[in-house]
Amino acid sequence: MSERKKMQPKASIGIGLITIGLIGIAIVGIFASTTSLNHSDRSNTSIGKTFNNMGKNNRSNTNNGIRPMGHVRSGSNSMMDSNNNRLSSAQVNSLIAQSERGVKINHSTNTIVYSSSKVSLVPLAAPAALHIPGMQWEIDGLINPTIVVPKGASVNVNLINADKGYMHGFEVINASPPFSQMAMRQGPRAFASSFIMPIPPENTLGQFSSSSTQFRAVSKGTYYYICPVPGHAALGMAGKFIVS
Ligand SMILES: [Cu+2]
Repeated sequence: MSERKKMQPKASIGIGLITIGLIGIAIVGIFASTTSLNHSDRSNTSIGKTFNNMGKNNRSNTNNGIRPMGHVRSGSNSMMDSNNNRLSSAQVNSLIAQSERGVKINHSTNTIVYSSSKVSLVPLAAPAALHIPGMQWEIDGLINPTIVVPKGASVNVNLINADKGYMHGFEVINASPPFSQMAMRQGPRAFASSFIMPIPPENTLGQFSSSSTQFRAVSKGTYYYICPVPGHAALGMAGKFIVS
């Protein structure tokens, strides 16, 4: 009996400590979930390397009547999501880092040169992450860079839609600027499978949609990579793709 009486205060201290512990965990949990909510609510996500006001003039719709199609209501987590991958900003950044290995990125000529026969390209479509109201590509921190790959290279493209409002796709075509509203009809597709269907913008959870394709750069020449969504190439989503 006396044993029991001794035990009771110890037990209640134990219960007290456990309770304090649980409250602590709960507080940490609430804090963590609040932070992550704040994070995803923030308009600034951390993919891409370009700055706020680059290309600010590009999304004006006074451009010869060019109107960008493919707008998705802001913040909608589209049903189209079921058809493609969603990546966190960390996953996107890791893909970019992998693709940059052994690649020459020349900021002064705005050119990216691949010498390997295995090319990995991670084009960011219209990075609105940093609030760029522009239609352009960002690749390895460059805006609409010229891409140079060796003839015969196997090119793997991981398209990331970094926009907050518009669908974007990817295509390498055999045509040159100026591009019209329907740029994707200005020339034939450059290579078999050098095309990715438009994918939805960033969702409210701060996740980016991605989709990929692989093609072989079988013939030398100068081509263009564009966004095939009507109006987007004309408004600036285009860059040179050279097979040397
Ligand atoms: Cu686009």
